[in-house]
Amino acid sequence: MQGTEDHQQHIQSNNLHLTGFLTALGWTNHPRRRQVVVPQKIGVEMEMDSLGDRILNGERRALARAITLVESGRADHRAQAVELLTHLAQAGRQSLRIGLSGTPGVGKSTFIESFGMMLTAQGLRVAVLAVDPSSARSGGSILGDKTRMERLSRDKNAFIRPSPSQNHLGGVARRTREAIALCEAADFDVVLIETVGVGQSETVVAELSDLFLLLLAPAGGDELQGVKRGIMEMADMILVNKADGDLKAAATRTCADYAGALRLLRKRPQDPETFPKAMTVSAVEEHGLEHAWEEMQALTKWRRDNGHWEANRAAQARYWFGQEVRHSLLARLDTAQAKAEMERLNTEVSQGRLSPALAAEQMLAGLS
Ligand SMILES: Nc1nc2c(ncn2[C@@H]2O[C@H](COP(=O)(O)OP(=O)(O)O)[C@@H](O)[C@H]2O)c(=O)[nH]1
Ligand SMILES: [Mg+2]
Repeated sequence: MQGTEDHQQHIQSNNLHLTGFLTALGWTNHPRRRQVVVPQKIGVEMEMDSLGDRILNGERRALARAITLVESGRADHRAQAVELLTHLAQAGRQSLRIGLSGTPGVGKSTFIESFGMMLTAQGLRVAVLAVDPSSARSGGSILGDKTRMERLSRDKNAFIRPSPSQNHLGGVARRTREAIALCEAADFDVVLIETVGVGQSETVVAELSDLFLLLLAPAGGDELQGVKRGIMEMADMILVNKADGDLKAAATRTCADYAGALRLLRKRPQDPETFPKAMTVSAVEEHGLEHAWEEMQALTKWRRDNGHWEANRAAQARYWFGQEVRHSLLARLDTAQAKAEMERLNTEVSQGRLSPALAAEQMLAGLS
């Protein structure tokens, strides 16, 4: 019951910090540590309940098990996962979800470790998840190089989870959304979601987070590193990393360039005057991290005070609802029965006995 002890200690030693943090972010009546009444049930349901209780107690082992459950492709596991998530949602806990993107080598892992260590030193509990489109192809993972987060992975107030290997980005992202919900139920204050910047994955991570950070490296020349406009438009903050040693001057220049580029973008309703903004950090020398955190908190507070936080989460819920519907519809096409029917209608269509539109209508009618 190591996790429970850790968590109790965390509560005792860090209550003040947490209260301050949550108040600063505008959380009022935060349902943290609310007693959750668990009805007695039998069999599998009881097992789920005890897993649920252990998660609510902040046990990292139970959290890891639950994430494995939501990542499973088995139908019975899916049913258990849905039940567990429904049960845990009643606790109503929220964390600050921070999405972080950037090309390989820019320093995401190093940043997450330094930033995560800074947060845990303040008494916060930090979870790290990954959405990794490359793992969808290769089975590899950006957090596979966990050695890079050696310090953070030893921290009892941190939880690190590599990217699940699924066969497509959408699948990874849907499960990551559920993993975030599990981390929140396990009372993590901040959930960091890392992704490699390769196009579509940023969009997905932005749909999973309250704040979206873009990590960039100092540019050698005068180019804006080919960051796509669409990605820039999603960023709440641009962090130019490696602002240390020989790279410091280049980082400062790059940061000024991006600050200028951000000012040219259309103003977004969810931003106060000074956002989105660019700043320099050094993940290795741990410079600028506190400042970046202050800015993140300021932005979060403003958004909460002005209704944008809730509106964003509501919009995300609608987005994922749509995704779930699309995914489920496609899954219905994937059964043996549906494939056989497709095959039959294909023959009809190719022999001109049915128009494609009529065949599609018949196919869909048969699905419901
Ligand atoms: N000089 C300097 N190097 C850094 C900094 N952050 C990361 N690096 C180095 O950049 C390389 C890639 O870092 P990593 O965190 O693995 O990048 P990722 O692929 O984005 O996760 C490593 O060799 C790091 O040591 C930094 O703040 N300053
Ligand atoms: Mg990395």
